[in-house]
Amino acid sequence: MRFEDYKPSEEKHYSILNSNGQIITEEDLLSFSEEELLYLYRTMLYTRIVDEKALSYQRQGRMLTYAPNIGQEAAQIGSAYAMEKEDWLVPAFRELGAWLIRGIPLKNIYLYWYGNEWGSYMPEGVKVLPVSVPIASQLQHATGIGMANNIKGENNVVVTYVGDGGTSQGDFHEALNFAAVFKAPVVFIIQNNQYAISVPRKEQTASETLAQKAIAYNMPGVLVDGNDIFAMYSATKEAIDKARKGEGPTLIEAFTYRLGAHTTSDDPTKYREDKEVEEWEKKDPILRFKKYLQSKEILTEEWEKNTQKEIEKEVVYTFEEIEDKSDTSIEDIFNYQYETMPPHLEEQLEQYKSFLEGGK
Ligand SMILES: Cc1ncc(C[n+]2csc(CCOP(=O)(O)OP(=O)(O)O)c2C)c(N)n1
Repeated sequence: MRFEDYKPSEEKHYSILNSNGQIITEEDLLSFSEEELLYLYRTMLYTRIVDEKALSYQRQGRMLTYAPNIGQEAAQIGSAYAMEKEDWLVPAFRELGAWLIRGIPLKNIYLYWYGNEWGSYMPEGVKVLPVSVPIASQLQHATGIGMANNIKGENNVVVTYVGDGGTSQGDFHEALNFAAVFKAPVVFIIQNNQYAISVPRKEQTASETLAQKAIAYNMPGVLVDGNDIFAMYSATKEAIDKARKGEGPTLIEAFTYRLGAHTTSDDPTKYREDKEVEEWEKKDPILRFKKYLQSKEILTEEWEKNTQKEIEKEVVYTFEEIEDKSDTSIEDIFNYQYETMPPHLEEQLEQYKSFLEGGK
């Protein structure tokens, strides 16, 4: 793609695949092998199944709060697939597809949502920061890593994610400003899933698009169809290449939709119409990619059925492996907050112990 052809303040989306799964932009990027295409599709299915299982475990009282990714798989997987092994991924908390692409084992992911901090302990060589729940705070870390890369003369790029709601945080602006001034090699990806819990995008900001926020910092900004895996890959790849060449940061707005709830504690029927959700279900990124693969005779129903079964088996096995086999205790929460435990925490720990012993 050419960023120059897309003015960030115009609501013109960069896209390659239309909703029928047909290529609409002349692109030579589609030099993916059949094997790669099936790997990408499998990862989308994997992401969906991990979500669906987690939601069902949560409803059974076997999982803590969970933030599903349903509908956002292309935005996450397309972008993360454009990264090189040495690049850093700095996530928020709704990037399951990207985590899987970058090599985080499902075990870590389920451990994290199960409330076990060992989930955040990345395997050797996986350059991914832990989940960041304080909205937009991760962007500061991303810019910091990018600036450090420049100082150390390293050639790695940082890809970081934030939601549409996160763009209203001061951290968002500070991170973009510093990244642009210091030409930090960072690709900022806004997953605009249209809602920040119950706050719709139009009430979040008066800006026409989120991509246009790039103009203020004098960096390229582009609005991408976030349900189009090819467009997400292509735009991110170009932004990464620019960053690696020393041309500084880029802001990508991935226009997508959260088909599920914000988290398992949320009821979206309270603030949005079923009709809107139904419209977006038709634009399901997995369905769109499937249509493309079928039209090219790359995907068969049999492959899909077998793959789904295989994934389900693996997902169930992994969850059962981590369930109730916690190697941490509640005391760990007290033990590792400070080098020396302050008196108020000592007091709470004592209270907790006496609670365990049946006291008051
Ligand atoms: C600093 C901060 N303020 C408030 C919250 C509570 N909170 C959790 S998620 C969320 C909405 C985030 O919306 P968005 O950035 O659009 O991301 P999405 O959840 O839609 O992926 C809020 C306000 C928080 N985690 N951190």
